[in-house]
Amino acid sequence: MTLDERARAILTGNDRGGYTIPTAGLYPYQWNWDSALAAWGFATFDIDRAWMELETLFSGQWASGMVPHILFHADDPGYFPGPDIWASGTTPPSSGITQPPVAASMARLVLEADPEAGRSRIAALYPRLLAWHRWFMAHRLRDGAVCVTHPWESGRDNCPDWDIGMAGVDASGVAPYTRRDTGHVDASMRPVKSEYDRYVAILEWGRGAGWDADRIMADGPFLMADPGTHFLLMRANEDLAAIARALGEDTAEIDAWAPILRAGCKTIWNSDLGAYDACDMRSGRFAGIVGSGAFLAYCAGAARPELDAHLTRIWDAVRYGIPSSDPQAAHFDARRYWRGPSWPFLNALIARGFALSGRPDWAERLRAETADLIRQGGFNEYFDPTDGTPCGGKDFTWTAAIWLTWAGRGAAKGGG
Ligand code: 2M8
Repeated sequence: MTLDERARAILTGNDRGGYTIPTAGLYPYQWNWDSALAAWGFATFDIDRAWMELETLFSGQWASGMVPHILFHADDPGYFPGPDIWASGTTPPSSGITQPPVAASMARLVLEADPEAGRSRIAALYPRLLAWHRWFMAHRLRDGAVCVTHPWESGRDNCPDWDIGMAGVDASGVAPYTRRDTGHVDASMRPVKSEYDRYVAILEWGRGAGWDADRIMADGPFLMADPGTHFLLMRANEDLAAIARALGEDTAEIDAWAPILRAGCKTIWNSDLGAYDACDMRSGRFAGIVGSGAFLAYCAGAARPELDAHLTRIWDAVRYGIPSSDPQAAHFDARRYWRGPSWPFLNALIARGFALSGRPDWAERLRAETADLIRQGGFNEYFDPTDGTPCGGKDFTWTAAIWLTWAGRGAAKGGG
């Protein structure tokens, strides 16, 4: 089998009928940004299935406009915390938090893959995408910066960026629970118990608040401005505006968001560090971490020379970019999930930023390194950036998707 064939087999193998799971066992439900990436992958060989993936994701949209980070279409005891713990009271059952808004960006790419086939599908999806972005602007902004109310909302769950906010979370009253993740992959690659206790404590608080987004923002145990989600929303707003123009819709509302978020970049600029940095909005303190979320600034036209300097320093310190945290910092852990590893799908998003901001050389370097990781190690969830060891779950949907759309499509060509 060629790598293209294997990638397609992973997408179809993870298909549960209208939605794809990230990987069997470890993640048995529909995850938000995983699905958006899956749609982009499907668009390379089955455009109808690509649209269906996004449509199924938005079938779980809340009346508020929020799109949950997990949709529990069918119960599976192999994952914790499941639908009974979240208790969303919605159909389908879901989590009560969101994830980075990449769906509009992926919908734009799916549309461009076949504009004719996509015309009616995007017309139906557009109001839902708009409602989700409107929800972000109304319920997740502080001082113009996009915030996360749970580390899981960032998608970069246990990255060191959140340590400062997590330190203030009291997990002493957490109900007893059993983790399921460490039954699927080695515990040394996963978040530690003290982090999980806090994940559950923040969840329990939100559930107790009836998942009221504004109450959680005002009083919840965790609130941090996240450079990653901030820049992805800026990017996605531009992609949503492009979709709107293609549909002949008025873009005034979306255009008005751009200066707000551009001004918000100041909130997440740590001038001592010379980098975009997560900020604990409860204490007003920066995390002091140059994480991979900062490098999504290139997607948003928010790059700065100091950031270029950090990028090249960090990238040159590993064999395979882009590490999820700074390899020269004490917290770096090459194989523990988001505390160091390179993630192919995030590389695809970062490289799109490089290409859009006039750095095709960086985009090609990152593509080639990502392609090498997959050729050598397979379609894993993530990789050790120092030696390329494949880590986490196997046969991963978004790794397969970005092979088909990006990593396997470059100068070196990657069909085989
Ligand atoms: C990881 O997160 C989930 C919780 O949402 C988990 O560890 O249980 C993250 O890598 C997240 O970004 C991703 O969407 C999810 C599924 O791949 O797994």
